[in-house]
Amino acid sequence: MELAVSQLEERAARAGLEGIAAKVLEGTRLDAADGLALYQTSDLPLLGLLADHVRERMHGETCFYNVNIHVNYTNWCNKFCSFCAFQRRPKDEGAYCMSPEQVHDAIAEANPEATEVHMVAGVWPALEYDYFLEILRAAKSARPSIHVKAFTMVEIDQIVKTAGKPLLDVLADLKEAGLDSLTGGGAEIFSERVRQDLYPNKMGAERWLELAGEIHRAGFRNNCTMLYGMTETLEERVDHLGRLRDLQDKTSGFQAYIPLAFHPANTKLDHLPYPSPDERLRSIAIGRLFLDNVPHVKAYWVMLGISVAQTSLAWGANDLDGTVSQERIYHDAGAETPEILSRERLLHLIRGAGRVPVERDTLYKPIEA
Ligand code: V47
Repeated sequence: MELAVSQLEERAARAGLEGIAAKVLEGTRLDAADGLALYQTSDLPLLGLLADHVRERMHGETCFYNVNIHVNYTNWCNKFCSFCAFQRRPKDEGAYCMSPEQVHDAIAEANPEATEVHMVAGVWPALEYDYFLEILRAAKSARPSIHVKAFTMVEIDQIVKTAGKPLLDVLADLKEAGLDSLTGGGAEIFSERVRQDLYPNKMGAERWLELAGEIHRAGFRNNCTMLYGMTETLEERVDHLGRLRDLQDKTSGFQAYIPLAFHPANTKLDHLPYPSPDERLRSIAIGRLFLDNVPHVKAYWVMLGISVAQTSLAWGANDLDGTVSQERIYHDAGAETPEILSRERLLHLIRGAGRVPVERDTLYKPIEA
């Protein structure tokens, strides 16, 4: 349906979004002031309408989904981020580190229809370089055709230090062992102020962006994320999105943007609220509108909640991730979502949102039924 431009602009002006509706309809890039206005507007339905318009222009009625499994191979971590409920020291109760055999078995026993394994974990410098090569080989030997999407930039940074070799050599080794692409985690909020306060042991924005850029230039794809709902300001959220967009202009290596709503339970920040449904939808919509150069916006139901994830398909998201299973990071932080969704449930959710489901592989190639 064509949007009536003058009506929309009138409404946008009332909502404090002068000029933004026109830019969106023309396909003109939004600037930081526009991003902030989108975070501040009280006309949420208008925001959703604009984001859905862009989604439809880019993807029509298609909504992608994938059949995947998660393997969080260790919760040993030396970063001690305040937002994390997953991390343990090796001697803590509940600490674990999967052997390559256990990684193999977890994948061999998982859904035979899965096309992707998503492997991320904590960072523990005593884990040897060979361990990372072995878990990749184990994944591939369990299921040779599976796409191994593994490691955040934070894990890669540690693996490179452990290897004592240049990044490009490490990436070549990891690729040979089975690495197909990388994940989007570990970026958190790029604000140096928030980092110093809540995750001072983790790499800063410059290093995350530098590594992501190098990985793209080496031919790998990954995703990009923003962890929101801690103590960041709206300006800091817009700045984060701007930095992702700047890198994407240079490399085109991000496939999808995934806003990650902060889950406070069992963390040092458990006094903070879990972002409300409207804040979660707003984050999806602003991602779609601001990141004009990132092809896909992913609704990760584990953190959005299932009903908000389904609703977000009309707020700019065009991808519902995934069947998942065995996820620990959010579930340790109190996520009340199930451990797994069946393909049938994903199809039902997508069709219920009025979209046409298309199964994809990790690189967004449709999978023929
Ligand atoms: O880096 C950790 C975040 C990320 C909490 O690339 C938390 O396709 C909220 O990156 N509350 C890991 N968030 C997950 C991730 C991801 C998820 C789905 C798909 C993809 C992809 C990547 O989760 C971490 C951190 O930013 N996180 N703890 C928490 N309590």
